[in-house]
Amino acid sequence: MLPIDCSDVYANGKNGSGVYTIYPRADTPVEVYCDMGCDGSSTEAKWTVSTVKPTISALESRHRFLEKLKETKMIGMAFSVLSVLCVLPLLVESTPGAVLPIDCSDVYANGKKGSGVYTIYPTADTPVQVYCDMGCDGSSTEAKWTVFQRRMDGTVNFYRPWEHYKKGFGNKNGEYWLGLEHIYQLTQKRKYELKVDLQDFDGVSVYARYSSFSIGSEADGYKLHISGFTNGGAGDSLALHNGQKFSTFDKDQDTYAGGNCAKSYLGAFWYQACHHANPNGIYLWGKDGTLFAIGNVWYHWKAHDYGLKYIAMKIRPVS
Ligand SMILES: [Ca+2]
Repeated sequence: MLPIDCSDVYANGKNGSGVYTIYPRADTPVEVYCDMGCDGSSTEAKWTVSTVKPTISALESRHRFLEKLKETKMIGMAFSVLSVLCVLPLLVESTPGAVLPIDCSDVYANGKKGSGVYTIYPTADTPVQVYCDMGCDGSSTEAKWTVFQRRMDGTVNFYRPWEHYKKGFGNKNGEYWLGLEHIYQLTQKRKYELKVDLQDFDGVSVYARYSSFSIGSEADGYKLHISGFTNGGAGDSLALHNGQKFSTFDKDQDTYAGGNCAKSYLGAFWYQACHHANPNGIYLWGKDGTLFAIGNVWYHWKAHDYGLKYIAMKIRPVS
């Protein structure tokens, strides 16, 4: 359905902050900034911001509106002045030299500063849709993150074969895996840091941060390389996985000689023998002491029997 305001935009599945088209009247599209909050939940979302920078299309409709008003001779000189005041800032802020973005830091540099789904080009010839986490406060300090993994509501099945983990799957506005080949191409090009955001079902948020993140080529098993841990309350549950190859149920590259970690723990990851973190495990909806380590768990925060509400793994270039 045509969205009347940002609550309808949210209901249509667009839960990232950004500029959207709404229809306060059925025949008139209006560009507006929708504030969907920061945590992916609905509690702080659905706000329609009433004062936004006009976009080109909004400007065009404004021009048509102005022309109509002029025709009706409702206004004179004062309106012309107002018109100039509206157009001038846009001309100053336009960025004609925008280049193809490799990642979300380029998207941000091109002037797109709201969180949402954008197209990036990890290789020059391949457009890839991705969720860019631009933070909450409009500043650059928490922006520019390229999200390559996200769990938030259990709507996507993550128990998938190698080809899916290689190429990517899921819903970029919700739960998805970007794809090992895309992650490899990105970390080939630039030096990246990694941040893992975690949230439990009580609304408590923590994170783990690594100042260096890269993965090897497919020939190298997409081997994980991380270092420079900073504790944001989550603890270091990736240390065990550093230097490990990626494994799926149909491609066992773990160090567990007695079996296949992906099959044992119903996920896909840089398993050792087997894991302290299982972000691609079953969406468990919280604690279940009768199940061991099959959930989307982060051992050093919630042990092996708590499936988290929210997990996102995201990278950005180190300046
Ligand atoms: Ca094995």
